[in-house]
Amino acid sequence: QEKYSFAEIESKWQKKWVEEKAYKAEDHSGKPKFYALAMFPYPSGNLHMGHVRNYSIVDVIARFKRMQGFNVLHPIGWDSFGLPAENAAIKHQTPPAEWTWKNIANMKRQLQEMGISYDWDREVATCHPDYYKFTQWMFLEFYKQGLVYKKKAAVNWCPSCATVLANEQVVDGACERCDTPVTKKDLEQWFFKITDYAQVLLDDLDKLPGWPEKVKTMQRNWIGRSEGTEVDFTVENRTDKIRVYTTRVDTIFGVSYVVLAPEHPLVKELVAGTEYEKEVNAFIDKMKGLNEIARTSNETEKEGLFTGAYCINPYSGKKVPIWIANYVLFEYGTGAVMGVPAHDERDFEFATKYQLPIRTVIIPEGMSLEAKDEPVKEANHDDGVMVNSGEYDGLTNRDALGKMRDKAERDGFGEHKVNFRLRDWLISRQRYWGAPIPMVYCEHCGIVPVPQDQLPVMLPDDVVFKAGENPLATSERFKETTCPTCGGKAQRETDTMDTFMCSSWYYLRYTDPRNNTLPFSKEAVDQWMNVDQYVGGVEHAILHLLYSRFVTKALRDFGYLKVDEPFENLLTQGMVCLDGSKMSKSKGNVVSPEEIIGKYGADTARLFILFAAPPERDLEWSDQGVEGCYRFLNRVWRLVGQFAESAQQLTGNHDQVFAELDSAAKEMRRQTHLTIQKVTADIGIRFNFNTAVSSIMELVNALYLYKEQATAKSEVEREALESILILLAPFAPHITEELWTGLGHKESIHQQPWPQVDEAALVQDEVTVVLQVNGKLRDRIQVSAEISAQELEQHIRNLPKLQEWTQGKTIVKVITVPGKLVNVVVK
Ligand code: ANZ
Ligand code: ZN
Repeated sequence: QEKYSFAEIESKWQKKWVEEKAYKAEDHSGKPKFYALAMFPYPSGNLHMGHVRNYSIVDVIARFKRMQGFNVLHPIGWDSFGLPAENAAIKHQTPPAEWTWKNIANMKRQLQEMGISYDWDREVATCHPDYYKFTQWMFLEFYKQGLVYKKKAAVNWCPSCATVLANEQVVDGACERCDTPVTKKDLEQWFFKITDYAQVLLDDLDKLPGWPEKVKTMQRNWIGRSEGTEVDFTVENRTDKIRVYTTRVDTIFGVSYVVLAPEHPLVKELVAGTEYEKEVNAFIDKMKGLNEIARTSNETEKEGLFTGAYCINPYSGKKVPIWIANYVLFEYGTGAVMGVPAHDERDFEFATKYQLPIRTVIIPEGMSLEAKDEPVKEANHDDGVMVNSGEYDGLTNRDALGKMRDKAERDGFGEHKVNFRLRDWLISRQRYWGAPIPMVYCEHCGIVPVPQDQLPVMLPDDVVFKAGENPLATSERFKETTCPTCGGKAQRETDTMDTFMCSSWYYLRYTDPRNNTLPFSKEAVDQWMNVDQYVGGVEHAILHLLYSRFVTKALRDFGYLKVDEPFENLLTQGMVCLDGSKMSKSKGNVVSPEEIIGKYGADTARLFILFAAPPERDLEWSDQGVEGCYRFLNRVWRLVGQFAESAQQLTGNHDQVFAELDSAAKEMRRQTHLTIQKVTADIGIRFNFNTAVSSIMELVNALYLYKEQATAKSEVEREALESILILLAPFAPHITEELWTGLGHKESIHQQPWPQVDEAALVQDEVTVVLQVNGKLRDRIQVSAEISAQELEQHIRNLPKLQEWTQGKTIVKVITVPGKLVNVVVK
C-alpha cells in the first residue's frame, strides 16, 4: 500500500482547484447564497498562526455550506495600505508599492498552500488603483451628501511618526505603533460625520443576535450614549453664561464650584488683565501638549486653578467659584461641569485637594436626617432622598431630577440633552501609503472636489520620505494641478485617508470586484449582502466594525444598497498561544505555519488548529497535538487503502443487504449516522469543530474494529468510510479528495451533498416518541427502546428540524418521559 505523501497530494489538488476555479461563486444561481468572510489580512510578509486559524475556521464553514447546497461567496483580499510599508521604505530604500506587492505574492502562495477554498477571481488589494479609485469615490459621495467636512481640530499627534492618530490608535496615552507619548496639535483635518449615525448605530446592535454579547457591549460603550441636562450658570458681574452638562442635575444644590476645560474660550476672557492671567495661561499651554487619556485617566492626579471669577447657581442663587482643571475635556458635553464633590469621585478628589466645600444633598432612604450634615468620607452616587436642597427636600432624587429638569426648561436656563462619547471620524493622515484625498484647493474657487469621473487621483512615485514631512507634499508633480472647475492654478490635498476607510467597504467590493464604473452594482450587492458569517480577531471589535456599519448604513441611505447591517453573524476567534501567551515575534514564541506545513502538510495543520480548541477560545499550541492529528490522517489513509484492497464483493442490491443486517452491522450503521448527526450539528449550529473532529475520530476507531469481524459487510464498511471522508472534507480537504477519487468517484468530494441522517439507522429497538414544543405536537419519532432520558434529550437537541420549531427562541427545559414523550419548553 502506498504511503501518505501529503506534499505531492496537496500540491496536485491545489493546482487543480485553482486551475478549475473550483470555488467560484456564481453570480446567477438558483441556489440560496451564503457569504462567508474572514477579515482580510494586512500583507506584512508572512502568514502567522492567527491567520491560519482565522482562514481555516471560515474555510470549514464555506466548504460545509457548499456541500449543503448553498452558492457560497468566500473571497479574500489585502488590506494593503498603511504605515509598515512606509517604514520599510524608509529603512530599506524600497518603494512601498514594491514591498507590498512582494509580500502579497508571498502570502498568496502561502494561502494557496493551505488549500483554502477562495474564489480567487474576486481578489482585491486596497492599494491597487482600481480599488482606491472607489475609496476616493466613497469620500466624494459622502462629501456630496454632507457627511464629510473639514475643520481645524486639536488632534492626537505622534511626534515620532509625524502623523495624526485616531483616538483608538492612542493606547494608554502613547502611539499604538511606536509607543511615543502622544501630544495635541491644531491642524486642518477631514472628518466623516459618524456622529449623525450614533443613535442608530447604537439601536441597531439589538438587530444582531448573531454577534457576541461582549462585542456589542464594547460598541455600546464606545458610542457612549449619555442622557442628562444642560444648565446655565450666569457669571457674576457679566452677561456671559456658563453652560454645564450634567447627568445628575438632582445634585445641583451640592455644587461647590464650576470647572471650565482649559481650552474653553471664556477662560481667557475671565482672567484677562487680572492677577490670575499669567498662571492660567501657563496652565492652558501645559494642557495643550497632553492628550485626553493622559489628562483624564484615573491614575492622573487632578489639577486645577481658580480663575478669580464666580457664577450663580440658578437653583440655589448661591455664588460659586469658577475653576479650570485637567479632568474636564473641551470636546465633551459643553466643556464645562458643575463640581459636586459629595456625589462624584473626581469632584471629591479635586475638592479635597483644593479644600473646596463638600456638601451632601442625597442620603440613603431610611437614614436619619442628621446624616445630611456629617462630614463626607467618599463620594456617593446612590439614589436616595433629597436633603439640603430647598423645595426639593424629602423627594426621592429620581423625582427631583425630573422636576428640576422641568424647571430649567420652563424658566429657560437649561434643557434635557443627550450626548454621545463617539466623536466624528478623523480620516486625514499625513502619510504617503494611503488613498489620496480627492480634493483640490483653487485660488478662485476654494475647496473643489475632484469629479468622480477623473478618479483615481494616483499616488505619485516621485516622493521623498523625510521624518516629520508629509511625503505627498514633496512631489511637485502631484501637488501642482489645475482646478477642475475654472481651470486655474490649484493645489492638491496632500493628505491620504485613514486605512480604516479602505477596510470599511471591502466586503461590498467582493460582490462586484471588477466593476469599473462603480464600487459595486446594485444588483450584485443586493444579491450577496449581507455577510452571513464574518470571522476575525476581537481587536477589531470596535473600530473596523463600527466604521463598516456606518458606511453600510450611509450607503443604504444614499440608495446604493438595501441592508441595514453588513455582518449578520460574527465570530471572534481566540488567540493562538504557546506556553500560555499569544504567539508573537516580540515574545519569540512563534511557530511558523510554513514549517508545520512543510513537515506534516496543510491538512494536518488545519486539522490540529480546528481540533485543539473551539474557535472562540484561545488555543494552546502543542507539538504532540500536531503529531496526533498527523497520525490520525495516516490512520484514515490506511483504512481506505485496506478497504480498497479487500472489498471486491459489493453486491448490487444495497437495500436488500441493509435490510438483513446482523447486530454488529446495525451497530456500525448506527454509529455512522450518529456521527453524521453530531458533526452536522457541531459545524452548522454550534461551531464546535473540535468535538466534530473527535467524533469522526471515534467513527474511524469503530470502523477499524468492525472490519476485523468475519461477518463484516462491505456495504456497511463503505458507507462508514465514505461518511468519514465526507465529514472530514471541510477540515482536511486534500487527503479526503485524494482518497475519494481513490474509491472510484469521478466528481470532487467537495461537490458531494452533505450526508443525510438515516433516522432508521439510529434506532436500536424502536419505540415511537411524541415530540412536543411548548406542549404542541410537532412530530412522532422513532427511538431506541433502551434510550435513557439523557440520551433522548441529546437526540432531540441534535434534531435538525428542532431549529425550525424553536426558531429564534431559547430552549429553557426539555422534559422527557422515556419511551413516550418529549416536551421542549422554549422562551
Ligand atoms: C455633576 C455630577 C454630579 C455629575 C454627580 C456626575 C455625578 P457621562 O455619563 O460620561 O456623560 N462631565 C460632563 N462634561 C464633562 C467634560 N467635558 N469633561 C469631564 N467631565 C464631564 O458623564 C457626564 C458627567 O460627567 C456629568 O455629570 C459631569 O459630571 C461630567 F453626582 O455633573 B456630572
Ligand atoms: Zn477654480
